[in-house]
Amino acid sequence: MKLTCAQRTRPCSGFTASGDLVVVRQEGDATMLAVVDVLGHGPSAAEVAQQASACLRRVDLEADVEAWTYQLHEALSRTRGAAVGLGRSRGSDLQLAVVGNVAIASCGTRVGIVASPGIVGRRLRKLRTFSFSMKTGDRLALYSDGLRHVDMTSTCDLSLERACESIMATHATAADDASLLLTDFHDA
Ligand SMILES: [Mn+2]
Repeated sequence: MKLTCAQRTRPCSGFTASGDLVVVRQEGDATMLAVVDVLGHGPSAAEVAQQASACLRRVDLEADVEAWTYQLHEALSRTRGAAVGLGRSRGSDLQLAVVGNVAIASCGTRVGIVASPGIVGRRLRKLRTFSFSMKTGDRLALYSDGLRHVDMTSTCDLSLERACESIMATHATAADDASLLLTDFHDA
């Protein structure tokens, strides 16, 4: 399966730095899809987001979302912590785990998950992971709680970039950092 991504991150009103972060890594047939929402906002949250980015960029893409989450938990252990949504795509398999207020929506295959309670870096007990078999034409959204009441149905027929733009314009609140990662799944 081939993946195409579009992403937007926009800082909370009044700030230029964001505590929200999107990471996409692709190597061979494995892809990491990540949205990190560091607690709070502004420059101090942005600094923690950089630590999260550094961690996610060095973890082994051959590992799974559980391993990635625990490595991030360790890397952020001296910080305020973050809500995190992590996905790993390989072939048609998509594995997902969310800790805290990162949400997921989809067009096509229904991707419903239950977020694990906790804050990555602070407290994390049992992590729940979920697996899905994705099909050509599916679209997945991972987004922080700076976006509210996201409804994908009106944007499923738009191009990936236009959908990303439209969802941000319609659903991002000024009161928090906002980040959105949209992924389209196609035949390889
Ligand atoms: Mn937030």
